[in-house]
Amino acid sequence: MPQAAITGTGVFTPSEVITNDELVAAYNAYADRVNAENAAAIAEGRSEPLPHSSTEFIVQASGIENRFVLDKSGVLDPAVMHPVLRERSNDEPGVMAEMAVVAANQALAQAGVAADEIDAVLCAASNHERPYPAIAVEIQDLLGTGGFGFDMNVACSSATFGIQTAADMIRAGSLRKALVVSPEICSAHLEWRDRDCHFIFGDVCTALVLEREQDASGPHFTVRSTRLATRFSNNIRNNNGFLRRTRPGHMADRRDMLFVQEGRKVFRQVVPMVSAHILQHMTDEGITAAALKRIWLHQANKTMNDFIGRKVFGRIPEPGEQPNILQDYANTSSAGSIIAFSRFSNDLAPGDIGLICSFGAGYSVGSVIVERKG
Ligand code: CO8
Repeated sequence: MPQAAITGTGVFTPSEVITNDELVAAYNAYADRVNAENAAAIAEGRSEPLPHSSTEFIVQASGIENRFVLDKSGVLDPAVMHPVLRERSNDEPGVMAEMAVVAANQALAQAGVAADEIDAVLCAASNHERPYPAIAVEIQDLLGTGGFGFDMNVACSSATFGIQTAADMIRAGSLRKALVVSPEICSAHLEWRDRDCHFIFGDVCTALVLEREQDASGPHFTVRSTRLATRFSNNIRNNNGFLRRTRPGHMADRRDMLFVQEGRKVFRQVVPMVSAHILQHMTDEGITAAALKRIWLHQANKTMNDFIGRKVFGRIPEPGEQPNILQDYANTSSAGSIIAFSRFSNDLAPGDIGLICSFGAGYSVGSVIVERKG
């Protein structure tokens, strides 16, 4: 059976950055505005004023300092509080496909693979801009890849689930080369008017080329083993969907039509689930903590990653053993661990073992054990 290898990575990063200070100033101006509108109700005790957000809280609670977004002007306008993206005609590339093409071309160049050699495009992301035609098929068309494409969604774990899917198809012989792209426009399904979560997410797109190891033309990472798991939870949820118009009040500005989470519960439940998942995966593959050179974790929260890193290594990881990018990118859903992998893997030596791990809504967790070759 052929082995699958990751031979190229790419990251599209939007040009617009929102700092915590900018974000907090916009949110606080929005809160002041709402409080002024509700002044009478607040004075009479019929309504609670919206409290201010703070940069200190954001950094201490999450480790996030900045986030990249496709549009900052709408997000930072207290009268708008969401990104404003131009409507495109059906004859233009969609925004997700456009981001994916940039990231995919980087990954293809690194792999030394031509677009027409690709047999499949998997668009693995936590939200897709339309139900059909699949974004992956549009990306296939824009790049000129062969074979087929399909969309898949396992929220923050989409990319690792995509890696296993592509690797399995390579191992089974149904394709030779695949692209796994994760365009994440989290800014469009985040509620920027909610101080509990307004700081959490950012936009990005990652891409990976996977191919048969024997076809790799340069240094690469062999996919030694993958493991996926899910367990149903309502603690991270978005109720928007195609049934919306079938229900009374469907067009109301309802909070549950965007990202909602019980952050504390997620933290408490997901950290042990992920730590146990990784440790069991390593044990089953005969990989000790001492043999593990690096872990590239999902990028949701620094403290969460510190906990998981300590469990996996059995000690506080050395600087560089567990690289974070969330301070610059915030949580980019499924793309986070892949950005970290893309940015912090080239220095590994042949034979070095690393582990990519994503986790999030579902709950879902995916781990990928890789070995540097060449
Ligand atoms: N500024 C000041 N104070 C604040 C703010 C703020 N912005 N926000 C909350 N507070 C206050 C709260 O009101 C609370 O006050 P009090 O104690 O008086 O009630 C206090 O600060 C503490 O609040 P929390 O308990 O909420 O704070 P935490 O320390 O738990 O930190 C976190 C909140 C950072 C959200 C943390 O719980 C966390 O990171 N949890 C894990 C979350 C996680 O990993 N989620 C995964 C989601 S990603 C995913 O699955 C993908 C989904 C698909 C993508 C969606 C794209 C939009």
